[in-house]
Amino acid sequence: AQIIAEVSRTFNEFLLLPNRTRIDCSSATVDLRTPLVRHIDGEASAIELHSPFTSAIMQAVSTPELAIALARNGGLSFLHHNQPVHDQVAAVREVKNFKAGFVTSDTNVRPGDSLGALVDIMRRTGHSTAAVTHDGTATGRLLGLVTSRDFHPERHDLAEPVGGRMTAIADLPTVGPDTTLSEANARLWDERLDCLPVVDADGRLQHLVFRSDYTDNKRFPHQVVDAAKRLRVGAGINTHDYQERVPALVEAGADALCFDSSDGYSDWQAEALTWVKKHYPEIPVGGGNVVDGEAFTFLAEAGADFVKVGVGGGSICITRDQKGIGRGQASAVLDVAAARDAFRERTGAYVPICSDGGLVHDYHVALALAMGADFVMMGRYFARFDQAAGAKVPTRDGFVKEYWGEGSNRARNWQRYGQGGQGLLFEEGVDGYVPYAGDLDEGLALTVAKLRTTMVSCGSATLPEFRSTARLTLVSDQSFQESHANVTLRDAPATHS
Ligand code: MZP
Repeated sequence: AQIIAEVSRTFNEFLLLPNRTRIDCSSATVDLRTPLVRHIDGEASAIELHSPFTSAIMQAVSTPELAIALARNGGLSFLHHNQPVHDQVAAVREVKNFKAGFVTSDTNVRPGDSLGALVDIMRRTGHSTAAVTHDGTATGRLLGLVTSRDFHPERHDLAEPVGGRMTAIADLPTVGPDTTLSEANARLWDERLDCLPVVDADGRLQHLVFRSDYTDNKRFPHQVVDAAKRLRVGAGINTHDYQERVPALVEAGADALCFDSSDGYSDWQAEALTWVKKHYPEIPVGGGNVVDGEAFTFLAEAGADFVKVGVGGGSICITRDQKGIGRGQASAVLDVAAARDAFRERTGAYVPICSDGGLVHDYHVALALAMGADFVMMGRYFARFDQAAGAKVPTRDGFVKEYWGEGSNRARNWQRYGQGGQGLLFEEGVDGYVPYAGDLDEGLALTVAKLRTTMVSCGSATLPEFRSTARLTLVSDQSFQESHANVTLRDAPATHS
């Protein structure tokens, strides 16, 4: 056997050194855009994420509801494939049919209308936001907005702000029709708003612009909210039924596909990638998972549009215990990032990489991106939110959410964990709980804020700059101890763990 000289390292073994903080670089101006798919080096990727977060291809994680919430925050979900094709297609359609828009005459509500009626209207029309007008008509005076996030199970009417969160239009900051999207985007993020009213010179409301409306730097008049704008969504696929699943997902409008395998360095995956690229050249398709440069190059040459990195590091994963296979996630990302850069030098094609699994603290996201990942994929992180599939279970101290691995008996995902074509012979994942963390919008906003301020400390205004200028240091056991608080805590700070 060949022994690789380098030790297999995890994120906990590294810290970032601060670089010079620049006057022109603040957390409001940090640009988190990142390419999702293969493109010619120096040109734009056909799909760019506004924020480098994707949710795991897992039953416990990526529901249509979570996909909608994540897409509205600039990230992307991959809906799982461990379900019949027609069910996955229905999930894709649910996201694509979602309208984050201004409601029209027949969908408005008035104070005092029942919550049940409002929910019915939203379900029927596919809207996430309803306008509350004083008489329930489109021409009535606009009192406020109610989003689907505002529903509070104990309140049954809209006479009072629902759950205390109905937004009065008059309280929202407004922008004029000449505001650029990037200016408005910065305001939305800074002020943590869902939408901005656009008013004309006389202060008359023209329309509302939502976070999900940003596509480029055009001016608002080109970005009308009643337009057929649809959120992006990805879908997982496997090397068994792809010839049936891929056509159905493409037809349903999936924006990107990803082969989901615990070991992507395989002839099966190369063969399946070749088939998809031949029959559906327009749909981007990712490959993985891999942990070294050789495997990355194999998939990139087979046509993968992005490659996922990570074996055995997932929070629910016991592959290393069961099969002795895997690699510390930091070493894997560093090695694959070097291979991606070499592939770009050799071919002129940039194939993005995704650090998948094992991100336990918010700062691990920054480390993964600094080490070369173009975006990250997380399961445990998203499983904690309301929008994820797992049941919310009360405990003595609060709530937890169910979270189970795709290699667990509960998931029975034999397509991902092919064990010699004989189904799932032994478990490679566990079934457990994660701390409940509330609404995705609020949790993700906090993680994004930490990422932005870390990048500012490292003097980086963009992710490519962060990758190329970040300086990392290995930590000793002693310095790891020193990193933590050394007092008795009243309250543990939230770090996403
Ligand atoms: P984490 O974010 O929970 O640490 O890891 C999520 C990742 O673990 C998934 O995206 C997937 O690659 C991997 N995974 C999913 N199920 C299992 C398992 O049952 C697993 N072993 O390792």
